Amino acid sequence: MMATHLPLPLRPAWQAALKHFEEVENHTLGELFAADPQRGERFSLEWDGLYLDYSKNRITAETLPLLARLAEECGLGERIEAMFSGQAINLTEKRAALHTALRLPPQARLVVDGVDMVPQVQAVLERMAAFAGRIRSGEWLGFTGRPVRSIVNIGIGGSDLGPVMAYEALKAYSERTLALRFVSNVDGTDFAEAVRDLDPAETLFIVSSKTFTTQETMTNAHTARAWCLEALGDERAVSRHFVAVSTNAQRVAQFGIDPDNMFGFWDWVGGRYSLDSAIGLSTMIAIGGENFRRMLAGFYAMDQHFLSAPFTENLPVILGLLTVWYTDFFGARSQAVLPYDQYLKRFPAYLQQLTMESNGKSVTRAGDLVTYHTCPVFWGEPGTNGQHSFYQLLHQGTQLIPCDFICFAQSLNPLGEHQDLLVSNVFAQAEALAFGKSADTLRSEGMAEWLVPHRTFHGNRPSNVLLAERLTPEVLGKLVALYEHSVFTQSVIWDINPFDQWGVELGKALAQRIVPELQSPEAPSLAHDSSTNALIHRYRRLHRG
Ligand code: G6Q
Repeated sequence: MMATHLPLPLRPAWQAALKHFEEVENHTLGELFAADPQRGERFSLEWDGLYLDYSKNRITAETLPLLARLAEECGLGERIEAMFSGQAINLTEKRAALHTALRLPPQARLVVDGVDMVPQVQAVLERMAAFAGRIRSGEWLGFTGRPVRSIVNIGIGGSDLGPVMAYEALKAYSERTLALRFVSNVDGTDFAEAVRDLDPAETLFIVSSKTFTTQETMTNAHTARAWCLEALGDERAVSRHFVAVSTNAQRVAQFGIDPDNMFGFWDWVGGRYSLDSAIGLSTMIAIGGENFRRMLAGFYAMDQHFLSAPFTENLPVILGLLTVWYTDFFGARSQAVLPYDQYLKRFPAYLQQLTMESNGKSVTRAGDLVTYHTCPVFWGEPGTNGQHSFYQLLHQGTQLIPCDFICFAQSLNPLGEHQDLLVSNVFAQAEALAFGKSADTLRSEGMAEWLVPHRTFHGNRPSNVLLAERLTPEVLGKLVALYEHSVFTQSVIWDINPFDQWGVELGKALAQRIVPELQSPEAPSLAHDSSTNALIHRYRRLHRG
């Protein structure tokens, strides 16, 4: 049998990695650093202004080459090529995953099935930029003749998390006279709080939905329509206050949005990979077309790096392989992403979808149950806040949780010594996690014996540090593409399809069945399990008061 067709645990490189792991797990980071005074420089990589220090990982000089061999055996090179060339690699949905086409420069060409994708992509970007320009300049007028001052993006999942993350991340570059809001939850509170201080005559809604059928988004869009029309009193107002971002022109027209006010994209753009498409319209209105292009250029640069760098010098491949290393060999079940930049406060939430909706799978591409672990839980909060809450567990808990620290040398809001204090915490946390503080050291400092176990830090806890000069649109693009391709790398090793999300369907379908049971005036006859039946009965009683 060819190695490329073997189940993952039977691959020679996997077996070799397993054997290697049995040696490595006995070494502490302290020992590894002591044995190699150059380790910090040796296990780090600088590429286009991004510096990755991965020296505080539980690896030796042999680890990455071994894991890179595994990536080769799993066909990572061919799979990258298949993704970038537009092959239908999303097997269960029978389509390409061609988000990388969204950031190709205008002069590039990408012919898929005889059609060059680039002119289509560029045409939408140009329409978006023209529209964003009209909003930003005040040229676009609401129904009563007043310029738009507030923009509300209505969307959920991939049609929300990317835009809101990027808007927050690039707020320093945004037009501050415009208020941006994001409504996603079907909980009416989300809409009510988002619009409570807004004037309908100056508000533009962007209804962002690939399918234009998503329950939450359609419910919020209809509520927004009613809110707007109640104040403006004329159906014609819809065309001045609503635009749509979708692939479903028919549904958009049915909703009453002028097709001229629709920005399209393509079925080969997956929701969680759609920030660079028209789904990013709200972000573009906030930061302007030029900054949006700068962000795309960052994505593109990382795409090129992923395509061309050898695996052992390839940032996304290294991060992806390290995630596999900890998940499958060390048994890590979660990974923390800790941005030390307040502007990246939504980055962990964004990454949660990117990583877990992509790789939270338990069957291979061929449909066989996997016999190894796939995606860990990703989670995180901006530093330094997390230090005063969950870092206790990172340092002294019973689980191994690899951490990615992200930080910048320059603040976009330089204030006194804030940045030095912020970044000192990153370096200190990574140092403390890796090297800890031994019982002997505590004793030598005169620590009372009964306190020693409580105050001991065993260390040996791995982390990466990603450092860039400052948070710019280009850097944000690079960071997001870094994780996108890391996720792809993991999926190739685990032999799973990272581009579908069937796991979100069952709950949606069951909810559709429960809605009428909550709403019917007569007590419905229920055929759920006894727990669900009882909850429905209780809700009905309490809801009616
Ligand atoms: C992302 C998922 C999902 C999707 C939302 C919104 O990859 O497909 O999060 O983005 O369910 O879907 P619509 O854009 O179709 O409303």
